[in-house]
Amino acid sequence: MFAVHLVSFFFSKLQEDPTKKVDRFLYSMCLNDGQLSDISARFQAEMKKGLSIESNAAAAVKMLPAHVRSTPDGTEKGQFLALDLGGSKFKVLQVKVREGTGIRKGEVEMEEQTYPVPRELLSGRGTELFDHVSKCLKDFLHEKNISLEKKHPLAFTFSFPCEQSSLNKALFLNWSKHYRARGLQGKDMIQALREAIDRTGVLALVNDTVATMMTCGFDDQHCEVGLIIGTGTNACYMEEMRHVDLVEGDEGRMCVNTEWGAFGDDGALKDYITEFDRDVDAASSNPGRQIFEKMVGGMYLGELVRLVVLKMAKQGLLFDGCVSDALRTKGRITTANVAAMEEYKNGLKNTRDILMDLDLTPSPDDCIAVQHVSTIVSFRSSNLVAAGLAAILTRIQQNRNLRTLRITVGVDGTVYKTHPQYPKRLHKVVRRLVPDCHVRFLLSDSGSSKGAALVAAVAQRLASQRQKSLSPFTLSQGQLQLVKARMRVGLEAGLRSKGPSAIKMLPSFVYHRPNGTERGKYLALDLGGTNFRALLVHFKKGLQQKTRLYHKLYTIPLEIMQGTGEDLFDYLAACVSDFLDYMGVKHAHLPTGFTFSFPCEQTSIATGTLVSWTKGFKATDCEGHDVVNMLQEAIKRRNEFDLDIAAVVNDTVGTMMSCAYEDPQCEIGLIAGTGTNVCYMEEKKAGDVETEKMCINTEWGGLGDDGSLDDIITPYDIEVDKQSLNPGKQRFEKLTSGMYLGEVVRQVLLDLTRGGLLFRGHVTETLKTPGIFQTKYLSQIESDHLALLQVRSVLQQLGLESTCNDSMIVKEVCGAVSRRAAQLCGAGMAAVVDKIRENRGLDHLNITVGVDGALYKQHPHFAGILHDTAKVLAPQCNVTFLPSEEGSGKGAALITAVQKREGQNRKD
Ligand code: 0WK
Ligand code: 0WK
Ligand code: BGC
Ligand code: BGC
Repeated sequence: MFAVHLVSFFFSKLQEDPTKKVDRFLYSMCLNDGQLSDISARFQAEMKKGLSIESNAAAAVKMLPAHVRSTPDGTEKGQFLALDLGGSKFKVLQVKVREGTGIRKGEVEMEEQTYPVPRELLSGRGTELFDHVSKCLKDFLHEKNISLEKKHPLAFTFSFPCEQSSLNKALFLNWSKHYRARGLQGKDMIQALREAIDRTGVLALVNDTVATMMTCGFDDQHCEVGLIIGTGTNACYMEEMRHVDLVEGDEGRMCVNTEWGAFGDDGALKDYITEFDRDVDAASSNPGRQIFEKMVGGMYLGELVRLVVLKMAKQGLLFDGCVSDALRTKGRITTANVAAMEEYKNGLKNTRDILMDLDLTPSPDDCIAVQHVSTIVSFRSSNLVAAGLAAILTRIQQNRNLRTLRITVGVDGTVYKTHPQYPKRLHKVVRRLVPDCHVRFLLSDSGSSKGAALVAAVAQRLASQRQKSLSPFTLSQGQLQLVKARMRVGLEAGLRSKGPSAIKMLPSFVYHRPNGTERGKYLALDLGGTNFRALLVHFKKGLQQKTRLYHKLYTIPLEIMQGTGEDLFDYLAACVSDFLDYMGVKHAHLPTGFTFSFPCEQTSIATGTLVSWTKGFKATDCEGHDVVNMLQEAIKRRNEFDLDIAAVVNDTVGTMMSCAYEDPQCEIGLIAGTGTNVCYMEEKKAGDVETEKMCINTEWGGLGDDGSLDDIITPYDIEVDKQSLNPGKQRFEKLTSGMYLGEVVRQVLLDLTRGGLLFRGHVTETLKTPGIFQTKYLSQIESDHLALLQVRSVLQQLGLESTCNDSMIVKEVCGAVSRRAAQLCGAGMAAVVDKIRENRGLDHLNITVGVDGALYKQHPHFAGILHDTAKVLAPQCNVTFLPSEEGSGKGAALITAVQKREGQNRKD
């Protein structure tokens, strides 16, 4: 008897451990650390390819910027609805995030409901899938008694690759896992959802890895990696902005959704792909794609085990070569089965039950062998994830130049959660592959929607603060109509009133526009908003309107602008003297036209009493005085030449004349520069001057001085007015012109910075400096082809260190302020052209506006918005805008020439 036992013992010893044959059969799936390090290195290379703008398009691993720039900082708060679509379960949730105080994190309350996604919708039309999502959302609101009417901000976890240009713009790239709905590729998923749920409040779309990182980041600030090992697999992490080529800016960090499921789609893993992987891929609905995911993800592990067991059975290595139909059937071994087979205690029993369920009669060794197949397949999965994770951790460590890295990985997914051995195996291999990284794995206990809500909370805070500051600048059609009506009332009142009125409507004593017969040489002096120009204009015979024009520009120092009147005019006289010398016409006694860009009351063409300074001028002893006289006095004081100033005109009038020389239909002059103003040809009954038409300098900059614009004036405008040289005056000008737009922007930036929304809440001396933000910067910052980086360099020039987010906000503020300015000028112009049309009893008016001013000429969008607004508000007028080439100086010379011609005619 003893001998028999001895033989059977040796026989059994001789009989091979069933796992050995599996090891041999699946040696290609057993990856050693060397191979894992190699895979990790390959993945690092793929990450670089995906991040770089040169190679991203061809890269398999897309490295998609998630537009999440920080992990939770405890300031998040609010109530959100959340949708979690793409994992094994579709969930609708309500998430309440309460703000934490001090270091204590706030708490988050969640209510959730899981809803089935009918199989036919997974491969039906995309719109039907979103209609289903919408229906479930409505059911949820109903069930939880949440009002359907109230606008609930919504966070959307969408677990598929999307190319995002912001948190709320996500172009869908491709399906994976068990989703195949048609007609959504390349579409904006936020838009698709909004259309389905007919709601706008969709604040943010995030990938489930990103949401998982944020969820875990709420409890552990070291959490900067999100990992999903579920139906599919994927990882995200906080990358340095300087490496994220697809997004502007190199300051700070941004979360990148690696979409590592596609690792190997370009053949990078070909020497690790086994025949079983190829079979799984071939039988999948997206062959050639998501290669890494098909080696790792829960949707495929069971299938891999089935195919291995099937082949071993066919080769007689299992079940004595018996093969059941069930074993031949795709999907009959699930990943849950794989997990069950590997359970500590009941693993073998479960294996037996599962094989029995497949109509097989497994021997104990068969069970051990099949269990071992599951082990090898799921072990390879965790090993591959470890290799991928090691690549990410190494990259973060190198990015931050750290010898050791302490970091937390937020994890979710059924495989990681339900497979008994998976987490331990993964942690162990990761720590072996990256020994200098102290990695904590944090299981996301409440799914990804908490994280999605946190992202939405940040987006909401950013948006609401921004909205709070910017919405006052957004004028509705109705408001613009009102401004047009008030401008009209102001124009009429100014014409009627003898006394002071907000819109002064100053007669210019210019009756005729040029008719091309003007001849001779003229001197023109042009005191504008920022410069003084002296021009020599020569209207010659021969080809129509052959004009020679020479000019010299003189900047006016601030101390002259705001010094004494005598100094100012002495300075002008000195410039004239210099110009006359420069042109060699000192003693030519040329008839002179003087463009004076400030409100002057005129009693004739050659006199003009300054009513009040505007823009940056405040020279003393000038208001109430005749500006022609003051200039003549100054010239007399020089006692070296004299001038025959035949006309003094406003720059709007000069501009109108200069453009009328090109286009006889030009009867309006518009300046949108340092200041703003308009003139136009008014009918005879204007005031008591007997003639057919006279040009009226409206001085529309004063609209609102009587409070008629108080309902659109914002606190920022009030601050700018308070700090201006003429508080309470020129209210319309302070909303629309170059002298002030920069200041309005600065006030908004100050407010946003104080609100912690900008420049990290750091209010620098620079930002507090009036006039630091010149309007030319608006034009630069708003130019379409100026990348955010260049916006940053403009801000840098101003001594404002900014992040990319800051640049975006600054660009948005500039846009809102200049847009309002252009719209208001458009509304004002609509009032003027409609008045002229009605003056003439016309149903339709064709008219040209001569325009000048740096804001109109140099700002990238101002002119276009002004045109569009005027068009919409004065539909019966076809208005052509003609930018003036030579400025109003030429216009002043023309007026002087017309003056001379008319004087001649009157004599004849
Ligand atoms: C739970 C998360 C969800 C994610 C899922 C992944 O809330 O966003 O998609 O985990 O795991 P799966 O359900 O695919 O196993
Ligand atoms: C150029 C004209 C001048 C006018 C100026 C306004 O020649 O008369 O004052 O445009 O533009 P700004 O220089 O204020 O931008
Ligand atoms: C998707 C990822 C997602 C992952 C985990 C993959 O199939 O492409 O976007 O994060 O599954 O759910
Ligand atoms: C002045 C106007 C001038 C306008 C444009 C305003 O400040 O009051 O007279 O036309 O600026 O330069």
